Amino acid sequence: MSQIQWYPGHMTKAKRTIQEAVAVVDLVIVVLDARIPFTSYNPDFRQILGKKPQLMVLNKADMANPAETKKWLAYYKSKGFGAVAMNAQQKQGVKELLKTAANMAEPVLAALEAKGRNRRPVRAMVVGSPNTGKSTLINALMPKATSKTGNKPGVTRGKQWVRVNDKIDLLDTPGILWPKFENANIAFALAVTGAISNEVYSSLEVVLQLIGRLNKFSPNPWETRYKIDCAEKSAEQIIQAIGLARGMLAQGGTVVEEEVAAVVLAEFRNGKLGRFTLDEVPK
Ligand SMILES: Nc1nc2c(ncn2[C@@H]2O[C@H](COP(=O)(O)OP(=O)(O)OP(=O)(O)O)[C@@H](O)[C@H]2O)c(=O)[nH]1
Ligand SMILES: [Mg+2]
Repeated sequence: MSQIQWYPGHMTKAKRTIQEAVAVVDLVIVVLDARIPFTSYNPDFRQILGKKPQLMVLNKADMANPAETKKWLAYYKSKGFGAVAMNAQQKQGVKELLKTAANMAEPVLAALEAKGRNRRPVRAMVVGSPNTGKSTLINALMPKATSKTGNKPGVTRGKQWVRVNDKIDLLDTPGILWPKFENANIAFALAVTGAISNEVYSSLEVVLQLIGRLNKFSPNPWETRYKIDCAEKSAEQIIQAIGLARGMLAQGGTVVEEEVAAVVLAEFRNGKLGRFTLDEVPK
């Protein structure tokens, strides 16, 4: 997994777009995946966004552990960022997001007014890793849906400004990753949540790691959803047991591991395995 080392050309272009737009926006809305509130923050943003106010949106909060989401919100606030939790798909958290964005932009707009200029709508750029829900979030704010969304990374390509209402304009940007992941855990977390295109990794390898990670939680989904007795079973044995339980067998009765992996991955991604936060809040 640590060998996932690539950086597609369209991300280089998107990074440049973001770099150029930083200068003209009042704040940046960073859309994170609430299941990986740290790992889904592109480390390049620290440099690209500089001192621009950042509003961390922990999106897909419906699939994360609510107590952990609270801790992550407190953590980001303690570091001086804006922070809100959201379920963009269900339009939950919209009001708080708009209110927080307005508050964060207020000093800039008030300064304009003090110079005798007219107030203008807040300008915010929406950035994040692929598939974290940036376009869905923008659509959730709009009276009518306009941004194209999709459950695979890389749906948004060009840049597009949209006027949400007379108080705020948003710039949607394509999801970007960074050229070199620091370790295999990062590649795993991005792959399992769908930020990395599934053409570049093996689902089976990702699911074997997922089993290892979720085994640490109690209850774990292998027991609750698939009714597997996990005691002293290795990840490979759990895959075998799920395949047998679900009848994912080839002729001759051998378990089709790739099929099990695809099902488990899909079920994790749509929240059927339960609500899990994979990143731990730093002490
Ligand atoms: N469960 C859940 N799913 C969400 C939420 N927000 C977005 N999604 C889903 O996540 C997938 C990706 O959403 P997009 O809005 O296309 O993501 P994006 O960040 O714009 O992706 P790129 O443009 O590819 O970078 C879609 O299937 C959405 O329906 C959420 O809050 N909860
Ligand atoms: Mg998009």
